[in-house]
Amino acid sequence: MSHKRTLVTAGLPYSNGRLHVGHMGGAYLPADTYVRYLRARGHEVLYICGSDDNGVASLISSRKENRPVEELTADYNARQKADFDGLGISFDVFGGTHQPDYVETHERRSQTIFNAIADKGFFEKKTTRQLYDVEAGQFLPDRYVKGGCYHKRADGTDCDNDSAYGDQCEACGNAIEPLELKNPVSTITGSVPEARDTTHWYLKLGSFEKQLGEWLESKREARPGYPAWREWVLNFCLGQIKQGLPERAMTRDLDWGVPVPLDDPDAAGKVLYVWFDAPIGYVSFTEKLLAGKGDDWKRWWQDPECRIAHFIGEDNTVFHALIWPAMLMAEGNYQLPWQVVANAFLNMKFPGADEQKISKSRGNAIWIEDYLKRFDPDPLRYYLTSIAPEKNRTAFDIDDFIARNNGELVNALGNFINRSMIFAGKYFEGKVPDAGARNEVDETQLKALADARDEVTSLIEQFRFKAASEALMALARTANGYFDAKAPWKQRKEDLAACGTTINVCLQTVHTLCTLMAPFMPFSAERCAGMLKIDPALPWDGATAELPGGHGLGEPEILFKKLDADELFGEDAG
Ligand code: B3M
Ligand code: ZN
Repeated sequence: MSHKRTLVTAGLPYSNGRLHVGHMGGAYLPADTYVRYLRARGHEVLYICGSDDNGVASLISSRKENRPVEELTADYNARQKADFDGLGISFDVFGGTHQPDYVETHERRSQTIFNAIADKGFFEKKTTRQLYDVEAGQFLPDRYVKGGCYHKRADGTDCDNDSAYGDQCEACGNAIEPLELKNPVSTITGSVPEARDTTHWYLKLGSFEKQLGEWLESKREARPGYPAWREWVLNFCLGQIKQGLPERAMTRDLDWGVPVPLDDPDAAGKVLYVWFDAPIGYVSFTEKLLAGKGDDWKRWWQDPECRIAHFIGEDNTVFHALIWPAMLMAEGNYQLPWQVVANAFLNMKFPGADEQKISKSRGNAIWIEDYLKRFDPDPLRYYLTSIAPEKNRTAFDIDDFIARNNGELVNALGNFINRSMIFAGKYFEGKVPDAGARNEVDETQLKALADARDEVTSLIEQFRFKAASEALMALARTANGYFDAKAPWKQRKEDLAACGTTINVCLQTVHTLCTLMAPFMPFSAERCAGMLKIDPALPWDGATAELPGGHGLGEPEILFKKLDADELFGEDAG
């Protein structure tokens, strides 16, 4: 690798609700898999996240739940953190843009960047008409207003979403100018808003169209150390540039957020747009994590030897691949993202029902909190990876989840590890038998280990986690095929040394499987490393290093359990 360091971020969850499987599969899990892989390779890496506390989303929830926004965001921040811990999402820091320990650093960093952009002349101060709720006595930025989307979809048809938010339409992904919404309604009072004058600072995105376009085009071709970006991400962003990037207001009429740092009476009582300060959270949390180490955070953010990868859900694409890079170009001192790894949304599919979007109001989400009360994290991690919506939307299908757990984790991977361990325990005194005289079948199996390692490595490096987990499972199947073909239960009676050779190769295979599965299923890999009595760090470069004959093993444990749909989501579940 030509780069020395990698900084990985996953989209900051709004601290106004719980996390479900869609959130995890979309951003946090693939990022975690990648980070764990890099750590296993001995690469210097930081994994940064925290809650997105500012903006209207939290204010709306605070009103709904009837408690102060500080309390609400602190509460969800803590609950989300517990969910992440439970699933083994291994952040180096989980901050929060308005959490007591982070807010000061965050405001200072956000204001510094805002001022730098202002000094360079990339904001335009403008007074325009904005929607105002007379009953509530306030302007209605972003999610405070809803209405019909006026955009066309990529295929040229009208976007028919009738409840687009004032900042973005979640159906077509386009940015919204609230004044153009069809039949706008205040989400605070339900009244029809009127237009009034207010002054804001607009980022001149148009000035960056050419630079952004060239930069994005350069991401199409894979080069050594620079895997290509997902094509749909590039096409979407380049399409936006083609339509022209309108200026976007980076300030808001709200009293919750980062105060606008300008010495201008028109800035009084205003805050930065949440999508201006949120990505800066990635920087400020890094800064806070490395506090006391001077300018060390700049080694991660301003040094070309560090690559920066943002993992996000599809609706965040505009902000990470266009607006954030434009902010960084305007500021001038920061590295642009090396990768923006976006995933499409995940739908839900319950037995006997149609596939549907995950929605709180329909109550069809699987909440991480509920899942973890009764089940192990790894089967969920595995399933979410195996259906990762890397190219288009996919569905979390309950029947399929059970089938893959039972068929793949239990019957293929777990069974192979278990039968190999049991055999070694029973007939070889819990030690790795000597390699003895290996024949072609044995050599072919050992070659499959190196091939699988190379394939999984290459796929992870290309951010193709779904395919990488398939390669892992293919190796488990091959391993069972090998076991069956060699029939050690027969060999044992006829030729104990030959049987030892087979079990030796099986245990080398368990070692490789254990190393390769660690980024995907860290809890099971750790237990497996315990059974093999090997370094729990499972260095990637040692994936095919052979365990010597005579190496002592631990007690066999069952890694995966059969699941049953009723137990999981039946009436008495959760
Ligand atoms: N909070 C949006 C979301 O949860 C937003 C991500 C911010 S990343 C800087 O969809
Ligand atoms: Zn739309």
